[in-house]
Amino acid sequence: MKRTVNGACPLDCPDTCAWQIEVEDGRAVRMRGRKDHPYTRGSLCGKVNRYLDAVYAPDRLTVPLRRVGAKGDGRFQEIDWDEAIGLTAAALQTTIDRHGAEAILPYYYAGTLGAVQGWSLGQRLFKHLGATELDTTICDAAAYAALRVTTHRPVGPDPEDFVHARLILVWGANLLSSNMHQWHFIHAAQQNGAHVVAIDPLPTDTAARCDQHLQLLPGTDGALAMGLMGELLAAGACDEEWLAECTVGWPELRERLADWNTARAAEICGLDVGEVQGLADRIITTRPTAIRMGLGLQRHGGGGAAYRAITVLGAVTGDFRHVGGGVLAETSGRFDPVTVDLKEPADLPLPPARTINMSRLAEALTAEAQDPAVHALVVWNTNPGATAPDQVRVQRGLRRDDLHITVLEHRLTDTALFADVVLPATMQTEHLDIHPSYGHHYLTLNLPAIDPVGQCLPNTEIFRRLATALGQTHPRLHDSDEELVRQFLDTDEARERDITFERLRETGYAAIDDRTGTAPHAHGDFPTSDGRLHITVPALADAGLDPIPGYTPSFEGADTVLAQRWPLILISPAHRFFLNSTFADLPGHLHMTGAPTVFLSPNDAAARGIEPGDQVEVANDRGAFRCLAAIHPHARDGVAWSYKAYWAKDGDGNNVNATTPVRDADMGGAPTFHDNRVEVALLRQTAPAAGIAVAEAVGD
Ligand SMILES: Nc1nc2c(c(=O)[nH]1)N[C@H]1C(S)=C(S)[C@@H](COP(=O)(O)OP(=O)(O)OC[C@H]3O[C@@H](n4cnc5c(=O)[nH]c(N)nc54)[C@H](O)[C@@H]3O)O[C@H]1N2
Ligand SMILES: Nc1nc2c(c(=O)[nH]1)N[C@H]1C(S)=C(S)[C@@H](COP(=O)(O)OP(=O)(O)OC[C@H]3O[C@@H](n4cnc5c(=O)[nH]c(N)nc54)[C@H](O)[C@@H]3O)O[C@H]1N2
Ligand SMILES: [Mo]
Repeated sequence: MKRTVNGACPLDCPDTCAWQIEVEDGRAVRMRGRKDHPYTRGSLCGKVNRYLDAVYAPDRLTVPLRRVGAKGDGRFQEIDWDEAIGLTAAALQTTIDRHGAEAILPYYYAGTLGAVQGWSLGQRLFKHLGATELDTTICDAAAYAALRVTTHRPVGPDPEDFVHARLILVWGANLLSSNMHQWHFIHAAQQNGAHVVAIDPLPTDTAARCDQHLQLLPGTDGALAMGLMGELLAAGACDEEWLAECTVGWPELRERLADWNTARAAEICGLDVGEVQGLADRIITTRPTAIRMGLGLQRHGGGGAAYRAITVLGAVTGDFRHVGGGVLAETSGRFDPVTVDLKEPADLPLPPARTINMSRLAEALTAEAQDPAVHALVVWNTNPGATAPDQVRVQRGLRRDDLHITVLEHRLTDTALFADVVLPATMQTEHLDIHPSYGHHYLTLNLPAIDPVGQCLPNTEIFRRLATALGQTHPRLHDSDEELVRQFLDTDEARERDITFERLRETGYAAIDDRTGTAPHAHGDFPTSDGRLHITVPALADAGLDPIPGYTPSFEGADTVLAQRWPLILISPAHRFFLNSTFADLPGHLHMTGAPTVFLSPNDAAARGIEPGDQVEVANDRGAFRCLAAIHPHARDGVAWSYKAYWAKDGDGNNVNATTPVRDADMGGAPTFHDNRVEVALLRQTAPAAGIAVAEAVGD
């Protein structure tokens, strides 16, 4: 029997594609994008096209496991579900009895963006128990904190309206890799004559398709935004009328901008002043200008300040007046009024508890001073063994004998390797979920297409069973998946738009608003209390931050003393064919990515006697990893890169995160992955005939 089932790509990516799965005799045989979807328009990316390989992969976890060897040895024994749930419940109860509930750390992130499998019953259970709260900072916390004080939630122009822009700045985002469907709208504008500019320290494939590339020094974006605004002021090109109507705190910034111009910005950014002036002139004369800010630029010490400054640049020009003008980072703020946060239902008692910043996991698991120390760790939808900073310390923590670890997973990841109990979870083909998006304005329902593979269970069912084993009977801990979907849509806004479970079951997806083709902020209407965009924020002074937008230098990137020991700034961005560490164990994906590689400029390679294909070690005071070297003709001297989230256990036990710091950015407690100084040393030269496959830089 053959049928087609509507679903959603679950991955942590702005595009949240609507997909359809063809099922034949109970097996998913084909997957394709929905052609009628206005944003994703029928195409799936190179990695998700192969999602079914991951579903049916021979290394998929299909039975619960318990550890039999030493931690991290990778020796496990198959057990049944009752024993697996019993072991975890017993470890949690013992931890509560001996050390208190705060000695439990639930650790989760966005392995799925689904509201049901990602952000519901697990959080409810651990909050209800009084376990430590997790501050989920690992990805966009600096951006979020900056936008919280500026517009309260991430909003901005509709991403589809970028077609109307005449000048587009792609700022700190490699869209062709990490938000590929947005490129369609930018390319359409480009074909209509729009000028498209990439602002990125790396020669990405996206930058190669832009009309201009400002290859600035990492972590200097705040200075660039300030310099551009200084020129706007000098040219009398600030939209004083819009600023007066729709913002607060412009006069304070205007005064500061007298000190900023393109010459000052160019010097800080390591750019040619003519190039920066050229951009300033274009911004002064081109309406609408649209800015798409990525997250790469906020993984630096001054990332929050940079995000504020760039957002304010879009206000100073008055571009929010125009359809397709203004600044867009994420669309997630649009979903808040339409949907319900499932993590904290009003009728579930949630005792107060301490909070641990997930980006500081290395410290949380190893520091002496924790009170109480973490003695039980439950991990789902994330793989910190590969993706958290300061990996050497993370691994030391995961190896602790007095730490019980349960991991809910699809595969035996760098984290599951250290688990005491591994619980096999269903994939998107096998469970119900509903998906907002951080890159467009559609809600997507995912229907299960096939029965669970092996004995896999949905995260939600695992947490229901765990609650039962712990004697927790509150009904909000036992809601069914369908009840959770209905709770998610239980808002007046959703009802007004007839966005219901029944309708989504028919249509698959639904637009959450009708903003496409409008200028949503032509008269303010930001989600702030007064509807205005906040330029100067006096309350920031209480947190030791500058109330007026400005430039905050990075930590390691801008440290000239540190640069003498660790001369290269190492950026570790998203790879086109992985999604963080997801897929990074699959042969088909690894075939496309090649082995872990560090990319160097020709001068930096020559100075170290490094040729393409050589084996090298990338190191700093925190740790080291080994990989191949590649040379990119357009890499900037002093700036290297190596893609994030290759599996450490498939390499020499470490990946790029052996070098990245546990150090909070200026805002939001965010990590600073790209603010990382290293040295690269030659280990072994490739014999000319060895023919090692070197990963392609950022090719198509
Ligand atoms: N294919 C694929 N897609 C993904 C992901 C993936 O792993 N693979 N990851 C997903 C996730 S979790 C996220 S958060 C997003 C991330 O996607 P992006 O927002 O694109 O973030 P990054 O890949 O960290 O960096 C983007 C770009 O920022 C540049 N950059 C680094 N430092 C600076 C700087 O100081 N200034 C400027 N101007 N640019 C800088 C990098 O060189 C890179 O080209 O993508 C999502 N989509
Ligand atoms: N060096 C460096 N490190 C980085 C970054 C960087 O730029 N540079 N970027 C950071 C960013 S932006 C992010 S968002 C983080 C992301 O890092 P992680 O949150 O660790 O993301 P993934 O590596 O994709 O791991 C997600 C895991 O969830 C599992 N999973 C998916 N769906 C389900 C499910 O339904 N149930 C269960 N039980 N498991 C599921 C997948 O199998 C996968 O192993 O990495 C960060 N790490
Ligand atoms: Mo992320």
